[in-house]
Amino acid sequence: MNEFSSRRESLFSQISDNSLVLVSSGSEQIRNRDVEYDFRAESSFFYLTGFEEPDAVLCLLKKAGECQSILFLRTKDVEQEIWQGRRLGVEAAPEQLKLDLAFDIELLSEEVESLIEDIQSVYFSFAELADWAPMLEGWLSSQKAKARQGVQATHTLKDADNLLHEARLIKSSAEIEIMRKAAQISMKGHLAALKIARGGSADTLWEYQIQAALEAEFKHRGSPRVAFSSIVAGGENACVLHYTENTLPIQQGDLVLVDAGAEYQGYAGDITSTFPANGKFSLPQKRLYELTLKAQQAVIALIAPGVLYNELHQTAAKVITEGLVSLGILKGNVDSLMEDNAYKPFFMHGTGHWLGMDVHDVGDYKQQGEWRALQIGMVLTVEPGIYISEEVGKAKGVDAQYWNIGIRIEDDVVVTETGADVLSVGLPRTVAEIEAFMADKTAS
Ligand SMILES: [Mn+2]
Repeated sequence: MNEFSSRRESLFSQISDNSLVLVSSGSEQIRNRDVEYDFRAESSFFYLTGFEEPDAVLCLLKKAGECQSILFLRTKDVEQEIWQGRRLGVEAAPEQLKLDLAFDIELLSEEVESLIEDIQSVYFSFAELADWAPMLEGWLSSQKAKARQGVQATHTLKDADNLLHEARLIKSSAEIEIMRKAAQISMKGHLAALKIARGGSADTLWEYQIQAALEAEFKHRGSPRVAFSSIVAGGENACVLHYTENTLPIQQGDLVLVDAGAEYQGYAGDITSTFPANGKFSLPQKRLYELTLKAQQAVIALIAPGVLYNELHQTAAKVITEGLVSLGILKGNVDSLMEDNAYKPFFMHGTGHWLGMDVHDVGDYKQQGEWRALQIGMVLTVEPGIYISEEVGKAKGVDAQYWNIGIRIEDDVVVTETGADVLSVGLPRTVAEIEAFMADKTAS
C-alpha cells in the first residue's frame, strides 16, 4: 500500500456498492503544427495513481462488495517509443502502480461495456462531460438493450469531482511535506530573482532574464517544471494581473513584481515578491509596499482552524482601506468605504486561493451558501495587492506620485492546530530586509 493506493481505498469507502468511477489523465494538446505542449496529467488522475502518461483512464469498480482498481493505458510500442518517449505498458502497470488490472486504452469502450453491467452509479468529472458523453451513451444504451437478459441498467450519473475535490482539499502530512518542498524551492527561485537584479551590471536587465534566473533555480533544486507561467512584471506591467509576456526591459526606479512557483512531485508552490530593481524603494513605493505587507501579515496572523474563509479577505481589505485613507488615496469614513468596496479599483482580486496539485486548487469555498471554516491540513495562499495604474490613478484622482505602481506579496500557508505554518518562509519581506539583501552582494 502506498499513498496513491490508500487514496483509492479511501474513495472506495465513500461510494456505495455497485458503483464505477472513471478518471482520465487527459491527452496531449497541439501547440502549433508538429509541436505539442508539454503534457501534464490531470491532477485528480495523478492523485489516485501517481502515473503521468497521457491517454490513460483509471476505473475504480466496486461491485458486489469487491473493489478493483483497473487502469487503461497505452501499450508498449517499440516504434512509437523511439520517437515519442517511453511508455510503462499494460504488463508492468499493475505491479508498478499497485493496481488490480490493466488494459490497452484502445479497449476502454469495449471493456467498460461489460464491467458496467449491474452498476447503478457511474462517477466521472462533469467538467469533462463532452469527452465522456459519446462513450456513456454507448454504455447506457447497450445496458438498456440487455434488460431482458436481466441486466440492471445504470440509473445515476454522479460528479466524481465532488468526492475528489473534497479529498484533495485536506492535505495529509505526507502531502504537506511535499508542498513545503515545493514552496521552499519556489522561495529559492525568488531569491535568485533578487540576486540577478542586484547584480549591478551596466547592461539592461530584461523581464525574461529574471524569469530565466528563477526558473533555472527551480530546476537546479529538483523541480522539473513551473506550476504555472511565471509573471515577471517591471513597473506599470505589475498592474496587469496575469502579465506573462515578460518581454520588456526593467527601468531604473521600477519595482519588479515576480509571481512564480515551482512544481514538485505534482504539487505547486505559488509566491509573489515585489522589490525595487535598483535596490532602494522610493517613498511612495515604500508606503504602498508596507501597507500591502501589513495586510498580508494581518491575514496570516488570523489563520486558524474555525476562521471563516471570507474573514481573510475582509481583514486584508480593511487594512488596505484604512491605509489608503491615511495616504489620502481614499477619502471618507473607513466603514462606509468598506461597505462601498471602495478599495476594489486598487485591490481587485481575492486575498488567496486553495493551493495543492493545481495552483488554484480544487475544493469548495462555500458550503450550503455559507463561507466554510478553515480546517487543519488546508493549504492556501495569502496574497493581497495594491495596483495603481496611470488610468486608474487619474480616474480616481490619486496623487501622481503613486501612479504606475503595482505590488503583491504572496506566501503559501498550511492551517495547523495552533494557527498557520508558512511553507514559503525565507524571503526578505520588510523594506529594510529587502534593501539590505539588495545592497549586500554576498547575501544569500
Ligand atoms: Mn496565487
